Amino acid sequence: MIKFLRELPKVELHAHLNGSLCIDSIRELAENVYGKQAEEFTAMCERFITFEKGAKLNECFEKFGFVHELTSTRKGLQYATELAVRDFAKDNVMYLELRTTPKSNANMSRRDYLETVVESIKNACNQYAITVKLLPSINRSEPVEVAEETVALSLELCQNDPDIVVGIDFSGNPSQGKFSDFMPALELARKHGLKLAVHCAEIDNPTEIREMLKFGMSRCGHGTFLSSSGFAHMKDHNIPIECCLTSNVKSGTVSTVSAHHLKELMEADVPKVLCTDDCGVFDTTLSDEFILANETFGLTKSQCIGLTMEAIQHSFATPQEKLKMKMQLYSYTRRHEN
Ligand code: 6MZ
Repeated sequence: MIKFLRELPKVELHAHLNGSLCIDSIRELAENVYGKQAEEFTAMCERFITFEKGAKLNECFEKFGFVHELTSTRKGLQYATELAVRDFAKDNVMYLELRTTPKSNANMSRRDYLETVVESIKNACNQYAITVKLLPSINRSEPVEVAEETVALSLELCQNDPDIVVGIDFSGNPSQGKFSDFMPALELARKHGLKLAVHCAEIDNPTEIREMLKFGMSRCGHGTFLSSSGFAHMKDHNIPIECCLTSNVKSGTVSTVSAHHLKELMEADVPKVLCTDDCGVFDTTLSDEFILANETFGLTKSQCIGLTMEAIQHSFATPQEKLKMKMQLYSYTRRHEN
């Protein structure tokens, strides 16, 4: 089963770029771009992936600063993007949607940031057997003006690279910022054809959850605190919930893997996809998440194939790309029928 899941051609729909670098890749980036010795990094890396029992979601957001420093130059960002794509490809991910928050600093504007990521995705796709899309992220703890700039840049980049820039992610610390303030920017993006992947119900905030469901989205990140009627809403509107088992448990929004809402979603046949969120920070891979689902909930091979099929359906890929993925999945499963 483990071999079957590791080699299964997979689809990753919820991955934050700066959270997706595994420790070895962080070391490689630090050494090759900044000339830092691996030893200097050992303690920092340990802290990066260590979560105390009972950790809180708020603490997670402090972890990203460590990688953000390494991706604060064009060269660092380019290298990091290529490494992240390489790592997903190594895990037999055939299709990846990466999200990242454009940042401006002395080295780069937000435009430079996004252009660098797009170029690096193109380079990486030439090297590895993987299709990659980009969802620029709106960080809800930043001002609305930044969100407006991100949407404007995304619409522009989407004109040049419609096969790469396909949507907008709404993320960041859910205890900061008000969703309703960002609705006009998100609406503009949607009106111009960008899909919306919204972190929704990652914490228990019934008013905001109601606002988000009413506003609508193409995919829902986490959905941890949705009620049964919230799940029914997702089913009625065919909105998949992006389930991130290890992330939710390590960040303390779900108590144990066996208590994860994936079980209820499976039983109620609500659309769902299995994702990593931040496979670097949470020290996991998409294969590990499938293995965990198999070990915890007894997911069979055919259920894992079914989940991958759902991920293909709910991806922001073109119909041709979806067909290609289905054929790849089909030919893999035919070879492993016995
Ligand atoms: C909400 C999250 C997140 O954008 O710098 N991010 N937002 N919930 C989560 N659950 C744990 N994990 C990551 O990647 C890191 C950024 O993604 C968002 C946060 O804004 C974080 O700073 P990028 O590539």
